[in-house]
Amino acid sequence: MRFTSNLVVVLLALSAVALGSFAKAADKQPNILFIFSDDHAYQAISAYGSNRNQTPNIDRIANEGMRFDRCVVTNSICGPSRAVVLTGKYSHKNGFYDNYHSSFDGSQQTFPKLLQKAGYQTAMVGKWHLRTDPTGFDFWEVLPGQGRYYSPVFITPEGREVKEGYVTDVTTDTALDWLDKRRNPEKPFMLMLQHKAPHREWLPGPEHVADFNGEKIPEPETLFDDYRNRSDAAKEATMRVADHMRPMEDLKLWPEGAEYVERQFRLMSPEAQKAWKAAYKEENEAYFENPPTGDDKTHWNYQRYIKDYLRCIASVDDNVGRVLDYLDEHGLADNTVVVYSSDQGFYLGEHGWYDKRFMYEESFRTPLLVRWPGVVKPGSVEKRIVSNLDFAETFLDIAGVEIPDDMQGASIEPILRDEQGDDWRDAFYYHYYEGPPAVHTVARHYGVATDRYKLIHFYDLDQWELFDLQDDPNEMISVFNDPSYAEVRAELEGKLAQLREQLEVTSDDPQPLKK
Ligand code: SGN
Ligand code: CA
Repeated sequence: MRFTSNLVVVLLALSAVALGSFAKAADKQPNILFIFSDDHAYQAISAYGSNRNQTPNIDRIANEGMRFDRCVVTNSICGPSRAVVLTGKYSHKNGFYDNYHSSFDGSQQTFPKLLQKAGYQTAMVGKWHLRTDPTGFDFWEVLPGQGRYYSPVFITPEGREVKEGYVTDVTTDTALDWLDKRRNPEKPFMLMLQHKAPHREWLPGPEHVADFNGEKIPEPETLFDDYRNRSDAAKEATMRVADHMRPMEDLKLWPEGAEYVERQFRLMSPEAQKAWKAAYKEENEAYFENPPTGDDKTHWNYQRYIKDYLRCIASVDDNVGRVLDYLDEHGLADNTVVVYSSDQGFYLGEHGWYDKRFMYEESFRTPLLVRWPGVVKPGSVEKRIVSNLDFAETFLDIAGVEIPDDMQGASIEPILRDEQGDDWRDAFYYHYYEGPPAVHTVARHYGVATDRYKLIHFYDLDQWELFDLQDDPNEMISVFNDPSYAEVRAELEGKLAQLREQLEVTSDDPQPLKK
């Protein structure tokens, strides 16, 4: 029996070779592993040249694949980004505008549903943040809302379950368990492995909670930005490392016995508690004895913030390594496209900030690394503008599934194959809807970016900005009113109007702000 079926396979393979189609058939439906973290800035990945940390496992994907240097998002915030990834459509088409009012309509077309139809096994594990239950997945276990770092609760089709341990490890365990024992190995798979980390409030795992102790992490040039020469939007935002960090949640200045502190400890194992207490003890005692003020406080806050953020990333990186090792050990690496990305970028002290939302580079851009053995040239770097808007189209293309006309991005598969040529977008539209009074007070805005320029309209303030990224990569001086940029400005205004029309943006106030 066995012999006969082997013989059939050999004969089929031989005839495929004879027809010259073997290579194509073999990679027709590769597996897709999408590893997606929450708020992971490209500035904190060593493959992108981080001067703050090392991410050896994430770097493997870059070294063995392609690094995208200008992958941008359509709307730099969690739920909206995830809805864009699933649908290949902007917020105004998929209906998920902001984390406040929106709820994902799971009956709409998504790429996992289309892959399922094409014979894929689909799974979704970890951070979801779209309010309604996932649809289009053969298997799913997701965190409610933001989820918890320790002893996370998971929502499953069978109900809620608390899983002991640290969320990044537990999410990976669940994904590996599905890969190993629960999926149908006869079918190609598409797995979305979505980490909560390194989202605020940046609670490190027990193995990394003492990393960087005694070290000084470099500060960005613009930590003390004064927000001059721009619109009012930047100065109005409440996400400054200096002024808007909560002592307990964000800075881990944990007074013994406080309700919040006890609650956190209760969620940790005894070993984790011990590691935590030891890790912050010395620095916290010094702080309470002599609290820093003025600029010293900003330096202190930055060090505490960035170290916790990087510690969370260290666990993400370890767990990326576990998954890559699993693929190697089970003969899956060669036929699996591995993607690493994040729902948006993040400010690591640039402009004095943490958080995201703005169309300025650090949060507009997001990491994108793709490994596809035998297809993507190892160590390649791509500078053209690609986006989370393109992910759905790309996954469908990779799977050989037709891309629906109403998707608004483009497949980057030809770029991965180095077959795209020069024909690619030269401008990209952005739209952020979660304005004040939402957390962090970032005014609503839309804009257009090209490889060199960026035009932004903060429409509730009725103020504009124009940046020349070549001369001013840190976006510190708006040249919107500079006569020498009149021509550039007119051209960008034209592109903006054209994109808004083409993408059918009909309202800037689709879900009126809560008062
Ligand atoms: C929470 C965070 C904010 C963050 C939003 C959105 N506060 O409200 O700092 O901007 O999520 O983040 S916290 O109390 O949870 O720390 S997103 O990634 O979900 O869009
Ligand atoms: Ca996020």
